Amino acid sequence: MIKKKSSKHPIFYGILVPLLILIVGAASVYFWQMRLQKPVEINMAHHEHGLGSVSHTDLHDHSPTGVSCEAITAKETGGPTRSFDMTAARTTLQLDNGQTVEAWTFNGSAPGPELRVIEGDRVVVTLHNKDIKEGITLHWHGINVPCSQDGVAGVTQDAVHPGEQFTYTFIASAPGTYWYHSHQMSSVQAKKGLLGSIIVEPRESAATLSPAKEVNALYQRLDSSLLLNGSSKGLDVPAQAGEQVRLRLTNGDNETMNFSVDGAPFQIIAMDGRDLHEPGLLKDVTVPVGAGGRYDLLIRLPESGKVIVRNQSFEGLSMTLGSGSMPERADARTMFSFAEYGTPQEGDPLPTLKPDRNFVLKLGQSLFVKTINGHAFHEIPPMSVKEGELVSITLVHEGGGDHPFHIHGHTFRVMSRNGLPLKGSPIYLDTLLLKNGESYEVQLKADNPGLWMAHCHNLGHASLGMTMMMNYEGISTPFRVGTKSGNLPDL
Ligand SMILES: [Cu+2]
Repeated sequence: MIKKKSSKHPIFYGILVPLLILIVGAASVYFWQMRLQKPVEINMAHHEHGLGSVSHTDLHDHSPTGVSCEAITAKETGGPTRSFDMTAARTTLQLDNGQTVEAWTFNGSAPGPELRVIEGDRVVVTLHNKDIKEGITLHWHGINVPCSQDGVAGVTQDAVHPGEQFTYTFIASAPGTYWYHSHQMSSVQAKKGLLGSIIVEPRESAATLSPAKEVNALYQRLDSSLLLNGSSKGLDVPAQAGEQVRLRLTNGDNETMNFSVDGAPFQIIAMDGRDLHEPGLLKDVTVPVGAGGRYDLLIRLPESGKVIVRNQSFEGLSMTLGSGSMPERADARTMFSFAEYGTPQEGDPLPTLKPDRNFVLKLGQSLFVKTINGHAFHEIPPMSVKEGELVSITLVHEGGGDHPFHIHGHTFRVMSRNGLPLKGSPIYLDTLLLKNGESYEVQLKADNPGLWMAHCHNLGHASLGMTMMMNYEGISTPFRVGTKSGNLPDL
């Protein structure tokens, strides 16, 4: 008897019990995450009291003083209209690395078409969904569109289902490099191919821009392949000796990309589409571009030889400019920081203004959830602001990998890094890359009333909870996030 008992014990307590605990633990984490990511029904305009349950009072609360996001549309400016049709469809793509991908495309390609418009244009894009049953949207990353045109499923519209269409209208008010992507199940749909570039050319120089001197380079991950403009191979840019080339880099992947330039000094002339003030020449630096971010480089080709722009993580996707011999590769590089790049703008009044609101957002993680101030997704209280206010947001990186933080509908100014005020050019961004341990203060003018998402643009992190709202007081939405409506913006 004693012998029998002692032989049963070690198996029971040593293997079976831990196994049981592991299974129960994993299952509860799984169900907790599913509840978090797939609430039944949430009104993102005032969700701070809802914890994933249906709130019937919310559903029937049509405050008479409130303005619906749906009613906030593009103003008539008299500018020329540029119209596009975009059809999303399931498409089997044959990549140039031999891989076959079951992609989701716009007009048959991934990335979708490059949309080029001119500053001041009224942009009208009709989105059609052929056969993507989960529904889709179009979000205009970095363009400050009116609330109803922001393309966030469950916040600014319902996802567009097969056979349906939705027309987006906005004014391309600021020139620059932008991109678009679906904001329905964003982490899934961006990787399936539902993204592309939108370039707003400046009105004055639009007629004189020569395409040979400008290169758009959109990086994306399609399924498991990293692509540059839809190709798994590098890019050869034909250019003459001494010629200047503007390179528009967009990181449409989830991970930070490090770029370097060999063969010529270069300038970073714009970040997130916004020009820098007196950007100096750079040499032997590594330029980190966070997910969702855009950097515009100006490269003057040397009198002889090539220039190589390397994507250091994926050297197969490098770009070669010009002709002749290959440049030598720098053996040491410093990491580029915008904190001391360029020069301050004269008569710049903003740094001395006192903000009306101050928020602190701590970006971290607990277990498998990516958190903001310890909470995830709809459990994070929204930042509440009023039109006209100056809003200060302090972002603190507390772990969990790079966090490129994106705020919809606004361009924010970076005031300080790790407590030290910026010394160079004013830096205006829509997506700020935070690395381990960094903190930044950013400020924005609350000048675009609406309901705006603010989230990590590692869309995998957003789907694990690192996504929240910045809501203007008095703005409501008829749309709902959750499994009932099927609107899951950041799943
Ligand atoms: Cu993140």
